[in-house]
Amino acid sequence: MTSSSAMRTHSLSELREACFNVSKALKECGQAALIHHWDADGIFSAAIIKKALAPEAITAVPEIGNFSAEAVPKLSGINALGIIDYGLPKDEVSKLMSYGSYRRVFVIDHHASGLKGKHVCNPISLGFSEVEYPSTTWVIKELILSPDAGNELSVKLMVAAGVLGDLGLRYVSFPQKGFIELVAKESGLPIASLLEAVDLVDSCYRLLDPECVSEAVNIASSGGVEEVLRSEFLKGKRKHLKDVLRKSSSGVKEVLRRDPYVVYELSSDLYITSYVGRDLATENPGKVVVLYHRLKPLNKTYIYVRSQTKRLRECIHLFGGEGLEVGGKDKVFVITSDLGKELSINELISKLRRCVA
Ligand SMILES: [Mn+2]
Repeated sequence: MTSSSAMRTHSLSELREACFNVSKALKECGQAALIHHWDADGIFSAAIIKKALAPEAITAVPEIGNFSAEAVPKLSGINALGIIDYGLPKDEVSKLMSYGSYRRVFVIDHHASGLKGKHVCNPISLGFSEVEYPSTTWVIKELILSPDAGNELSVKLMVAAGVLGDLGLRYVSFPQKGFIELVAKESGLPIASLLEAVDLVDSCYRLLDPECVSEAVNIASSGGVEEVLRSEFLKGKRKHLKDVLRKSSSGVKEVLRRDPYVVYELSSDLYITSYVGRDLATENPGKVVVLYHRLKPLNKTYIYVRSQTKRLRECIHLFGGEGLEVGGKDKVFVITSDLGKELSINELISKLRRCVA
């Protein structure tokens, strides 16, 4: 893991100030809309904010699989728009602001979006490391919540679930491991149950089901991780997902191996790109795993790149600078294109050679 201080470009006080501005905006604006990522970290982040800071806020999900201003639902009568864990690229956020009617747009995130500003609470954009801030729930705990709110067990459980959502079993080598174990012990819920809660809420986006994502936020904000684990609604969704996965012809095929790159193709009409990609990276330690997923229901191609050992952050700048839609973190990023307009494997690898560290 890379040391954080080596790449830090801004001070902790600058970070704290931006996050303080965001928490102030959240408390003061009354009716805010929270647009959040559709995955477990995004769901639990929105739920924590609703529960602990802004109970009147409404939540909404961008069009699943799409990271752009157009994917954000148009909402009227909203004072403030919060963008939570969504990894929206800088230019898209400016576009969103220019749409106009929001008095305030604020961001809480931990994706390398390049966006900075008075109301952008994103440690990664300011050069802090993913090791310190591996999830948006962790950003909220460390930088948004009051110590009192952050100490409530139900909030801590959701913080832990967000970290586990983004890290999976990699959590054991992160400094948040101790916190997660302590919360598990304190609540009497084993870590396996926290991982199950993640799996339940993640079923929603894998099924491309936005209503399910919104319902998951409602369940979590009202009854926390325990209520997620009890939810027959979410268990039904997960069962449906497993049934479809079993029946569908979804398959992973290795198409190229050119050290350190291993390229796979996934054929599935479910949004399981990261689910499959993360497993492939675990199976290939020391490599850079590339997964092409042409997802016909969304008319998009996702090129998912993950490595356990190599640093990929430079690639986000490189691909972004070439006008490609790209988002990610230190060890993972995704390039999104319209179906059929994606980079070829050779084009991709020649670019990766310039940015993989
Ligand atoms: Mn996240």
